[in-house]
Amino acid sequence: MVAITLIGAPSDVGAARLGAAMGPEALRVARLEQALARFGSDVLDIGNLAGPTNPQADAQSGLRHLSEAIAWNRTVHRAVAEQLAAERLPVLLGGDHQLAVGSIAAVAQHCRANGKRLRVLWLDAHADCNTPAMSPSGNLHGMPVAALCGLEPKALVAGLADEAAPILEAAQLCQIGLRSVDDQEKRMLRELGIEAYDMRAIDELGMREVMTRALRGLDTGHVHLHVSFDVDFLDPEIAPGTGTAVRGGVNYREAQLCMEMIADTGCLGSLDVVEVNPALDIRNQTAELVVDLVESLFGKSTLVRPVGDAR
Ligand code: NNH
Ligand code: MN
Ligand code: MN
Ligand code: MN
Repeated sequence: MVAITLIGAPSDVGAARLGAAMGPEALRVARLEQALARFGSDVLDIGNLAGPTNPQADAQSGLRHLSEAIAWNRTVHRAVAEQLAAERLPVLLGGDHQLAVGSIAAVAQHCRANGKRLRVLWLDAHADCNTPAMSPSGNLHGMPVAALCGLEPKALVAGLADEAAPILEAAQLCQIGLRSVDDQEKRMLRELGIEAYDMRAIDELGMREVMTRALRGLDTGHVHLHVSFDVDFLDPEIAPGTGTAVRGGVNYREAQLCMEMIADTGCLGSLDVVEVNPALDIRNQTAELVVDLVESLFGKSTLVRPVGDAR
């Protein structure tokens, strides 16, 4: 059993709409800590990190709120690194998705220092690999993958990693659930060579095959699996509480299977839960669903195997 630490990061400076800053509280109201207590040797909620509020400014050189995002990512980086150093599994409660830069930068450093191979699963309706020159919105939550892979906005990773090498190699990353990818992002995904399973792949192959492919090779040696879970991965019918909902997303059983298959690897080492926006939700159902899914991610359905289970 692992020790788990919940880290609240109430930021919406990277998002198009206000409200994701209330995400950590919504997840607490949905009793995430209590749910995880069944799977962690101990679960500690260290509360919320402090960071800048949303100035609601216009984009400057293709970017909105860059200095605020830099401040958040430095704080997140420090907090995640601290928990990994204490051999605890950090669960970052966002907050918007630009926070994954700080979180994954810390995880990548930890893996390098400990001789572990890092694999990142990016569960999202969006590819988040816009550069400021490509972005239709200037919103930083559409750019963390570009920044992590060594592209602009480079200011977002300054001081978080050794500047020479990108934090992530494209080959370490796998995206699942895509269905709203900007035209130039499609080109970028291809150029970078990022392994991606869009909704059509899930339709055609089924979630089981997609996850089998996404998780292959994890049984060979010391792998740290980081899951960056943008809740807009889920279909808005079951998860309306998010800022950029896109119809045609992952349904309840597909999402469960995805989490269950990740749990089966035994490799989960860190997690981001981002883009829960209670201001757009109905009776906190999105946070409650996320808690349900995170339980599966930590092994709820695999604790006891039913008689006749042929897996
Ligand atoms: N691709 C769009 C943009 O860059 C939307 C990104 N929104 C997200 N990403 N929620 O996960 O502005
Ligand atoms: Mn470790
Ligand atoms: Mn995202
Ligand atoms: Mn998204």
